Amino acid sequence: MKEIQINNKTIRVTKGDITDRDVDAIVNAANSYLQHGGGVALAIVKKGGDIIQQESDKIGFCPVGSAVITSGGKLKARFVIHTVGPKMGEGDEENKLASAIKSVLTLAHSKGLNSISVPAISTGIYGFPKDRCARILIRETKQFFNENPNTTLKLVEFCLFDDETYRYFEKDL
Ligand code: AR6
Repeated sequence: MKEIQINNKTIRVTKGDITDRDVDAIVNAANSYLQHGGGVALAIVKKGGDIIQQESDKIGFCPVGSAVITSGGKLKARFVIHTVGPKMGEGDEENKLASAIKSVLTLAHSKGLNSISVPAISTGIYGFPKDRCARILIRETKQFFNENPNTTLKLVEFCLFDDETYRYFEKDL
């Protein structure tokens, strides 16, 4: 675990399973149809329960680079923020990933949340390089805290599943 402070806000990197995190919202790396059939999405629905998929079905669609919110079901987290990162090869991936994390931060703030935990969006099934993901997510979060000193967000945590991804995030922080 490692953390830094910006304007009395914390950015943290930690290793582990995001479905265990005790924060206001965990972030899901979803697809646009919000069908949570693999990766971290499946783990979240398995532990949180079918209510998360049912609420996602009511929302129906989330464009790449945007974010939507459902309840957290049986998770410790009260909410799940679903964001859709780019698939490697579809084009303009870096800007889309930056847009995804910005959408997450803006939505969390607009809901008055204090703490969120975020996975390495797009670096699994979607094939985006882990080192570039770390750079973009950390850069955009620092920028958000610098530009929004009065945000309700006090903690943005990155919860990384494997050692290699953790090391990239730790280095960038
Ligand atoms: N906790 C934290 N991180 C995890 C966990 C976990 N329990 N499980 C996996 N990861 P992925 P994507 C990491 O594939 O690339 C799904 O099917 C994983 O090691 O979940 O954005 C969706 O429904 C990787 O670093 O998301 C979409 O169809 C990161 O989470 C598609 O995959 C993201 O991997 C989205 O692909």
